Amino acid sequence: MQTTFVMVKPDGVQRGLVGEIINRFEQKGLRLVGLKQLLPSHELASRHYAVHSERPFYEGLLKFITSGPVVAMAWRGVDAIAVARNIIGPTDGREASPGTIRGDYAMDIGHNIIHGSDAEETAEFELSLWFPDGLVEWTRSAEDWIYE
Ligand code: IDP
Ligand code: MG
Repeated sequence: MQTTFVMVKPDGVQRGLVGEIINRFEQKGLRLVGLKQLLPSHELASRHYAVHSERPFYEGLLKFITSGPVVAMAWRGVDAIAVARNIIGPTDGREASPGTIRGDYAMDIGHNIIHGSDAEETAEFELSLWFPDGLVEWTRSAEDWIYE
């Protein structure tokens, strides 16, 4: 089992896609173990995207992420990090395949609706950053049917 950090960005919230996005992860079979809406501070956003601090789009990215509320989520399942990235699709919405969230809803590389952790260490770092009080431990009874 892995746990991954997923965030609906301000454009996804403003466009009314929160329910649709949760639905996709839930129906796939992942288990929701953390969920909250918040207006990210500049400090939180800059720590989250610190890896991109030297990139030319960094300041614009921070401005975008702090421009309105986001919905932070933690999803758990077998290979959850890669499974979530596949549901999300590649960074550039115009290149993302239909069927992925970005492929279905995004037309830009910056305004691309959603974030998902890209590796185990990143997931661990991002989950501790956005959910410092921990996650919700529960068992989803449907997992007896989701996994063999
Ligand atoms: P990812 O979200 O698919 O992992 P990253 O390369 O980690 O993509 O970039 C983080 C975020 O920074 C992207 O989701 C996107 O919002 C933004 N971003 C990445 N590249 C560009 C760019 O060239 N112009 C503007 N924004 C960008
Ligand atoms: Mg990334």
